[in-house]
Amino acid sequence: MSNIIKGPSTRELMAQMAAEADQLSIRDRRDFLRKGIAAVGGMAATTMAGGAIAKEVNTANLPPNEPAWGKQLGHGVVENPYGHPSEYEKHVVRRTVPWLTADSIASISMTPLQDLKGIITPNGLVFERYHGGVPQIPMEEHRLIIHGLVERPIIFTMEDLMRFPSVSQIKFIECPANGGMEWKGAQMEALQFTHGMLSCCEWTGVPLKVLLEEAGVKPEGKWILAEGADGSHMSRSIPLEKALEDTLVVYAQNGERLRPEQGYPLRLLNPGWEGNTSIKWLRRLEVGDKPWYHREETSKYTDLMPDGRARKFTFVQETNSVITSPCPENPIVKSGFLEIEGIAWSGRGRIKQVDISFDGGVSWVPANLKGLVLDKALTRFSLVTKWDGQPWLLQSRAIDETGYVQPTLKQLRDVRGGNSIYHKNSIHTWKVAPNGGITNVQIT
Ligand SMILES: Nc1nc2c(c(=O)[nH]1)N[C@H]1C(S)=C(S)[C@@H](COP(=O)(O)O)O[C@H]1N2
Ligand SMILES: [Mo]
Repeated sequence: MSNIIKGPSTRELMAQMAAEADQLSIRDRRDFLRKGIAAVGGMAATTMAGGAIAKEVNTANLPPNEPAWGKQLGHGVVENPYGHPSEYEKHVVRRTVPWLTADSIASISMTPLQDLKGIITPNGLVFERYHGGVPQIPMEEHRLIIHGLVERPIIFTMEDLMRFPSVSQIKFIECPANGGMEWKGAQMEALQFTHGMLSCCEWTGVPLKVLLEEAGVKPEGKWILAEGADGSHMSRSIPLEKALEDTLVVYAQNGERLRPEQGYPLRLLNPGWEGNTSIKWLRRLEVGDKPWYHREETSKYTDLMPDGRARKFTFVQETNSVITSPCPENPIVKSGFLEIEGIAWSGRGRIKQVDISFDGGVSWVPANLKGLVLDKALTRFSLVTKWDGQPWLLQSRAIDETGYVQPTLKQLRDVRGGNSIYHKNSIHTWKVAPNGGITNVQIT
């Protein structure tokens, strides 16, 4: 059998979860820690093969009794007019890895993929990456400037932008650093931390092509610098071909206006490309004849190759997939019937096929694609099987419509070496223990 590398333990995460739990009520805290322990590994004590997680319940609320909530009136809605999840879902939140960034306003908080269903990420759980905190921008004072190599420089108000015919598209956004903490070995004992720099929303806005037609790009115009209005003024160079193909300027996500964290009131969306090109709080688009790479572009996302040279642009987020159940946060709690579920995505187009391996990639069985299979969106897959305590090495492998096959870790390391941070899309392995506990391992 293949070689298994085990990363260092994640004590910091345990401490972080304990601190989060301190802010909850005693009862929530019990449930949270129980989940949290599973999330941080070493969860053997909390699950038993063949038996559900033991939760304390108030038997007075169980049949044949009438539960307490049926004997009284509930609360009204208008006291709290914007809806929130049930108080029993308090553990479903974004989380950060404390040691990952030096500061909390140039940081990243990750989506709890382990708790989500379907393909849409709820707005309050969309992972968030900022380099200078979240600005609060009044809609009326926000402007988008298009200038540079154009016939007619324009300044748009939000009202102007909303008069253009809108489009709505379901697309994923992934930070190229997703999985980056795992290049040298498995170390994150939670799906939220191995893959949570990933979200998928229905975005509404205007194709950038339409706005560029208003401004009239000059023949020499080949690149666009997109700049944010936040304190970091993050900017990226984007080739004009992409802008004319499918880039959107969006003001809504999942039906409501953008959240401040996602760039309210306006952001760029480059479907399938590195999240960092989807500039939030978008204030300026300058058309130029070459990339701003050696000029004022603020962020450089290069891939350091084994020979010491760096790859300058790697725009596309390549085909990837991961099993979301079971995973460290979702151990197997009963033997017998088991639905294995996960998500797959490709910056190149639609997912065509996902295979599952139980033996660390020696043999593969096809999974079913569930629900919508959309271009550059998360795609959910599933496989119904049985588990009777077998020590599986569970993997998923996605293939997209271009025929690209998600690489093994070895294939990826052979090309990229061990110096990389970005673009780690290799096949991921969860080790299933005989008690149903799941740990993060790497197979070489
Ligand atoms: N203005 C601005 N845009 C930005 C950033 C930023 O710090 N400032 N972060 C980028 C990075 S690195 C990523 S991965 C995506 C993340 O989008 P999200 O926070 O909506 O998930 O936003 C990008 N856009
Ligand atoms: Mo990012």
